[in-house]
Amino acid sequence: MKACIFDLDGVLVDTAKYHFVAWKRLANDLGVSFTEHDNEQLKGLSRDASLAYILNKGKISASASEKEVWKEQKNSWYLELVNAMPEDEVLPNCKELLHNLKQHNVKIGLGSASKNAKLILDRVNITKYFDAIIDGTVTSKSKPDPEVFLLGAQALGTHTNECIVFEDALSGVKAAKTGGFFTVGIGEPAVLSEADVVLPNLMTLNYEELKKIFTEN
Ligand code: B16
Ligand code: MG
Repeated sequence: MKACIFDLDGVLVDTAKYHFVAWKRLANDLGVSFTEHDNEQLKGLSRDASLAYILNKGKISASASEKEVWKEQKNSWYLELVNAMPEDEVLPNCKELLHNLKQHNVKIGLGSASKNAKLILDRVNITKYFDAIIDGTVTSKSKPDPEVFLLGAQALGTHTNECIVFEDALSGVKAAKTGGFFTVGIGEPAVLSEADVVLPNLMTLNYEELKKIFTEN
């Protein structure tokens, strides 16, 4: 176990609730209903793919410029919420785990679809732990394509089989498994059944515990 690559939204910070509020506001403005179930489908997807899901649900066809305006609008509502987010919204044991992995010379990467990833890492003051940041500004393919995690492993100088990926989204778990990574799902076992191990959150984890999980599974 030489490296760990973390998804951001839903693994390190609970920003999924802000994506939900902002997408729901946009969807409702467009006359489309938007439920928690819909939000679950959008987890890990890019902004483009998320808007496409909503337009498809509402059977709305739109021009490229209309789509740009709607994505901008959603993002500005989302950023209003993120900018008001207190630093302690980082999820429990996240900082402790990152610190502990660093002490054991485990390389740490971010593998997120978000174009806002750097801003969010800064907001909760965890940027300093990351040796590589691969986010929506550098990827060209959306999860479940493994690109984001493969670029992460490459940037960290590790092979995929020495690297653990942490993911809360089904699309992200699929991406990590397709890339050949040992995958820890964060969330519900019923939703993330393709992961090697599923935990409810990061709370029980430290370097020793992770090494045990990695070698025993
Ligand atoms: P943005 P992750 C993903 O982040 C979110 O799960 C997903 O809901 C969002 O649509 C996507 O980022 C794009 O985010 O609009 O901020 O660029 O889970 O891959 O860290
Ligand atoms: Mg996520």
